[in-house]
Amino acid sequence: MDDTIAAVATGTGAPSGINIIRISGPQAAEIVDGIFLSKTLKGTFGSAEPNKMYLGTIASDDFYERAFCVYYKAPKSYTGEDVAEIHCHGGLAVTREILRIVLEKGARLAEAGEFTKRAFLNDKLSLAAAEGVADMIRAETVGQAKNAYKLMSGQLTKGIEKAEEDLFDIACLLEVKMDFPDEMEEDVKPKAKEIIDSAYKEVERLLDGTKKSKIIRSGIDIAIIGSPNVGKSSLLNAILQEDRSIVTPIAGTTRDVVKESIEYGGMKLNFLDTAGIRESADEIERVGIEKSKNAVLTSDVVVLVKDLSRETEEDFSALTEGKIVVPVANKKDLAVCKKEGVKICAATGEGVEEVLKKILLACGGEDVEREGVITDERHISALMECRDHLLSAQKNYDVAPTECTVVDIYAAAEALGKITGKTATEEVVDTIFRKFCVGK
Ligand SMILES: Nc1nc2c(ncn2[C@@H]2O[C@H](COP(=O)(O)OP(=O)(O)OP(=O)(O)O)[C@@H](O)[C@H]2O)c(=O)[nH]1
Ligand SMILES: [Mg+2]
Repeated sequence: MDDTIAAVATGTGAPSGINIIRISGPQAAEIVDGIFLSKTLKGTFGSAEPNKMYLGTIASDDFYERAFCVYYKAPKSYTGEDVAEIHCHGGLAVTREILRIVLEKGARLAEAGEFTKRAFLNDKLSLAAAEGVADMIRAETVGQAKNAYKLMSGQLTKGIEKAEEDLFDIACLLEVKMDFPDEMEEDVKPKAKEIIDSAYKEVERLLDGTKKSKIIRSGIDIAIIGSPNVGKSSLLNAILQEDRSIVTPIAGTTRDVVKESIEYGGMKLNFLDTAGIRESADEIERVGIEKSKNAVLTSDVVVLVKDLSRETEEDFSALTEGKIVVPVANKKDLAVCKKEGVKICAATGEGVEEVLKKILLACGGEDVEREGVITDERHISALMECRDHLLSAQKNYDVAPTECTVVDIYAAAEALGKITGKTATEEVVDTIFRKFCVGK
């Protein structure tokens, strides 16, 4: 990586307060030195105190801009190389012009993700951590951002890194000790068994967590169901604080499924308001009711709404069997009977927040947010591959020759290496960084 790259590191779509032009590579300081004048800077920009902002002027021909420049000296920079940043006003023309000048002075326009790719190649972060950086930038909910931080900071993968290292070390030791049967039986084989078992436990734990990864990735799908007229649409409108679904006193108002999302507690909650379920002679209503039943099937959580002003109501237990159900009793203001569930008044919004809290609690949304989960398909398939090799090692441990165990252990370590990046192919690495934005 002997060339120097540059790009706008901030959003380039619209004018903003400031923009940052990032330059990385051996010529970074020299390029800034040629265009930056600062009274506080004694000597060249390459002799500037690292990590310190210098106020000055970017000057080239008859173009001038007041800007801050900062120098991060290799290896203590994001990429591990010499890095310089120019913090200028966030206008589109000024930013474009400074980038043009920087490129004219010898830098090359960075490709998507190239700064982070260099950081990875310079061992500043693991491949999984780099993917965490991309997740952080793409995060649309606070829950996604929190999960991305856990990946980026290594919290989520520290068990993987340890297991990879332990497996690799013990495989090497087994190989070396094959010619010393006494030591092998007494010392090395029991140790190897321990390491295989503990790696298996960690991989299983992470894979178990991935069952909930959908909650982070695409949110919680919630079907609001119940008999006609109980207040399902009123509940959706109260949640959205908007007049979204049609509400009337006529039973059978909602026909099509109405889908709307909100963010609550850092999670995306995707609500489906459905047609009230009853026996109906009306063909259009019957189609709507079929859609309600389908919504139950595809949802993560069912909010079953009942009406406190009605003594009797249909039983939906067969339909909701095996589903996580949050019972809600609406029309608290007209209550004439007792019913199970969160008491609410959808017409005024009273108790609605309690319903949201119950949804999060019911599907473990808070645990997922606290502990973090592996969400990336690439990581999940590498974990599964590792689990298969560890299972094979465990199964054949006492019967197969040590050579076979060694092969399994190496294969398990290699599978984990696809996550940390130690054994990821160049093609995989390139594909991952291509998905980044330019400037990161
Ligand atoms: N008093 C009272 N009336 C309510 C409350 N919530 C809803 N309603 C009324 O109940 C009637 C039915 O409300 P909807 O929200 O349309 O009920 P729904 O369950 O969506 O009905 P369908 O779409 O026909 O299945 C409307 O007249 C609402 O104004 C409430 O908390 N208190
Ligand atoms: Mg409705």
